[in-house]
Amino acid sequence: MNTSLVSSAEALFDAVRGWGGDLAAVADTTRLAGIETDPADLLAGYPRAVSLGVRLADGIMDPITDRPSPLYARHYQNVNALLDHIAARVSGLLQSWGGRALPIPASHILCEERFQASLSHKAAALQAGLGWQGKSLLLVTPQYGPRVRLVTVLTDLDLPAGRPLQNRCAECTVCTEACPAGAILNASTDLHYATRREAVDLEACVRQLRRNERLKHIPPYICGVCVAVCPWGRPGRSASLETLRL
Ligand code: B12
Repeated sequence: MNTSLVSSAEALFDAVRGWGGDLAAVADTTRLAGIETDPADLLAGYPRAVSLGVRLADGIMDPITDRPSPLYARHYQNVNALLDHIAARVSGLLQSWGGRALPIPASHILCEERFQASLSHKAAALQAGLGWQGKSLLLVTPQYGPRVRLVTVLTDLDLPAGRPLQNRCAECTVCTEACPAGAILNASTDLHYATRREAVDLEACVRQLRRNERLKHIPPYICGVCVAVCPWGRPGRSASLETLRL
């Protein structure tokens, strides 16, 4: 392994923490071969994806049990802005080292029929080893559960890449039972689902998101119940979590 690239990665992760990021890791994009992107050749010339996460505030997430709150809606927007800011700064740093950088927006739905962005941040984070794909389809991290929002910067710098973690949802049904749309199908995966529909009834999820828009101060596509209830994200729940494991 090129030691200067290892120290570059460490310098990058330190910088990310200084800019307000909580999680950072690198994925080898050959692990993403076959994933849908927009444009289709988005990953060409980018052997690495830097995956970055910002933790959501427990004070916002803990009270959410069956519907989003106005505080969550605003936090969602603020954290997206912070992620886009960090991605821009990471891009600047990678370019100052002579690399190419392509930041993907934190939240940018390109197609409202297929509900797809230019690249799945969860797929990059999963392959970088930041967490596993939970039954909710969310990226569940060992540190903060799914209480993280994500962003990705593609680069041609050959930074040392991580490896996926073991899925630790086991027999847990908490998100399945809490989803107000009944959209989570309680299916398991070792690495990732072949299609989203294996895990989530997307139409039911979207119908719920549309219903949420009728609540006061809730803009489109906000829910957060599966994010909030996951035992991996709940503070002080690590002991009782043992009983949820196989
Ligand atoms: C479109 C979108 C939606 C749509 C569709 C949701 C969905 N399940 O895909 C709607 C509007 C319904 C939605 C809802 C929500 N969303 Co949303 N959404 C997005 C967005 C903008 C794009 C997702 C996308 O393109 N998916 C494409 C599909 C194919 O990919 P995928 O779902 O990641 O899953 C596949 C791949 O990961 C694959 N995979 C992994 N590795 C590999 C490797 C290979 C080779 C292959 C082939 C596949 C593969 O496995 C999965 C199955 O195929 C992302 C931001 C982004 N750019 O990623 C946010 C994002 C996924 N949403 C997020 C959140 C939090 C939510 C909500 C909780 C709403 C809210 N914030 O209140 C709900 C949760 C719904 C749920 N349980 O799934 C977060 C997730 C954070 C996390 N911890 O995981 C994201 C990442 C935004 C962010 N910047 O953090 N969302």
